[in-house]
Amino acid sequence: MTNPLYDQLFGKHAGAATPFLTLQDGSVITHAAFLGQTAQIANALSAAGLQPGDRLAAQVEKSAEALALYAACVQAGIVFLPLNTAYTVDELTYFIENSGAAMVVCDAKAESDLTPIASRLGAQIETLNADGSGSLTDQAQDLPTTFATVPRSADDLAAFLYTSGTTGRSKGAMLTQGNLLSNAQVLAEHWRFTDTDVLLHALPIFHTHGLFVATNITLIAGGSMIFLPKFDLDQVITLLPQASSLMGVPTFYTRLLDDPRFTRDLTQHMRLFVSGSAPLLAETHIRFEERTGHRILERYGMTETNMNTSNPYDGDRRAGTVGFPLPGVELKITDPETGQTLPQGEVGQIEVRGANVFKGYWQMPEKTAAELRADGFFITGDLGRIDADGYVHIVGRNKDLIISGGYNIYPKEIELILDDQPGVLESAVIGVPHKDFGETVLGLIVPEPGASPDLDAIATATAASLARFKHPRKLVLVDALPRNTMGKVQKNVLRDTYRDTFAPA
Ligand code: MLC
Ligand code: AMP
Repeated sequence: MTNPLYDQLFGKHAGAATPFLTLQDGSVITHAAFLGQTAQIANALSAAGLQPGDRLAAQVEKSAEALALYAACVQAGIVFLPLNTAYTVDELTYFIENSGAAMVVCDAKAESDLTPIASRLGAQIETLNADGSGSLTDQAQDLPTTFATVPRSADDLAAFLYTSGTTGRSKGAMLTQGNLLSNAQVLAEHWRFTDTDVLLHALPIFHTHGLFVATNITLIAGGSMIFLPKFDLDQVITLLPQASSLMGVPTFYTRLLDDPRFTRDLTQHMRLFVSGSAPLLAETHIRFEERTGHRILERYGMTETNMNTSNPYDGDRRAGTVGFPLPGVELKITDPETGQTLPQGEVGQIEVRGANVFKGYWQMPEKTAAELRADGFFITGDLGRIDADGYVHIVGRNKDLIISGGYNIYPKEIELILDDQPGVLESAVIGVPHKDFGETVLGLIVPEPGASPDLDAIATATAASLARFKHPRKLVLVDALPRNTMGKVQKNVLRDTYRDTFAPA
């Protein structure tokens, strides 16, 4: 028996002295050195008693060691659960408890806050800091640089990624080895990645885009990455000449276009720019081509499904579309009420099926059944249509979701907190256009009769429990919320009313 994900992404590079990661200080880590450290960490996890199938929750800064922790989990058959570094202790507590994590790996700065929570929930705790130091790497450093890879099948779990829900409760999307591997294979081929590619990696590695799309594709093709801790405009512009490809959320591209140093000369040598995770405005696509001569390749995916569609590598990359279903992915547009497939050209909900689609939500059979049909089609919650040439257009969302700079924010989670504040009768949280982040969060608050809620105190209370990127950029007092005849808050009316709150920025 084998471990398909480990074998295809990592194991096949064993002994290769070719570069895998170039860090911001210019140092280079070869595939062989990376795999040696991976094995050491896998040995440390095993020595700590972790078993195949156990969950490991990691809230760590982006580093080569953090990536080796992911690889070590794959090699040891441990389910990797990466967490946004912006999450607060309240948010983390839920993830650790819900996943039943056997180990929490965090930055030393968070250790004192998380230790009591981990011990209450029966999880071990280890540290891993941005510079690669910490108790985990201390334990690993004297251990063997080889590890007996744990056999796995394509159906075994490789990762949990938590995604918020419309009820405000996050759900652990269970991704199998086969989900990740099939998508990496398809995308590497579709986007023509080879061992000569150098990907400028500036995305976080706790989400699908940075961890699975960017990293897995590079690994499967045997290429290398310039591995930046985060998107830093100056660093990206400085390092672009050494890269062949860049993957980013639309904010990357609007920030680059706002900088006069980002020129045709700077990008002449580039092979590929990919955008996804949020809508790329057609205007950005056009400005990008005018400036650089390159057409950004836009694709569409999500946590539960990995990548579903892509514009063509050869052929027309059309602005405002997300291209065609990827090989092996079936996509249909259905009536949200009946689930029936709609005639070509009509707008409906997007459903997808394929080896890329996840196994379900961890310990939430009802939520799984509500979104993943028995025949394997997943109801994405996105609204779209397929045009006469077969290109998929995303025209909206059938789910109450805000996407800010590529991060998903579920209004319900914020509304539950706002509603609890003194003097607040009810609230509505909406996404409004924002020049840098695409959308940003606006909170509307209806006071209790005669009350005058303290907006600063409310903002402070929100900050205590929610990650920074979820905080409303502005809170507004209103007399009442618009409702339809069924009593449902009409968020589309609110979005229209407040659409110019932050524009033009
Ligand atoms: C940071 N902040 C954000 C934010 N990112 N606020 C809202 N939305 C965001 N996305 C906060 C910071 O905490 C800071 O708070 C302030 O906003 C300004 O920070 P900044 O320095 O300008 O932000 P920066 O660190 O540069 O980050 C912006 C960014 C980053 C766009 C580079 O958010 C990013 O890398 N986004 C990528 C997200 C991603 O990978 N998504 C993929 C999901 S997978 P303060 O306190 O200073 O005001 C997926 C599936 C698929 O969706 O299809 O791919
Ligand atoms: P996440 O749950 O973080 O994986 O986010 C997935 C959601 O991001 C999808 O359901 C879409 O709403 C959105 N998304 C991803 N890629 C695109 C894209 N290219 N255009 C528009 N929306 C996108």
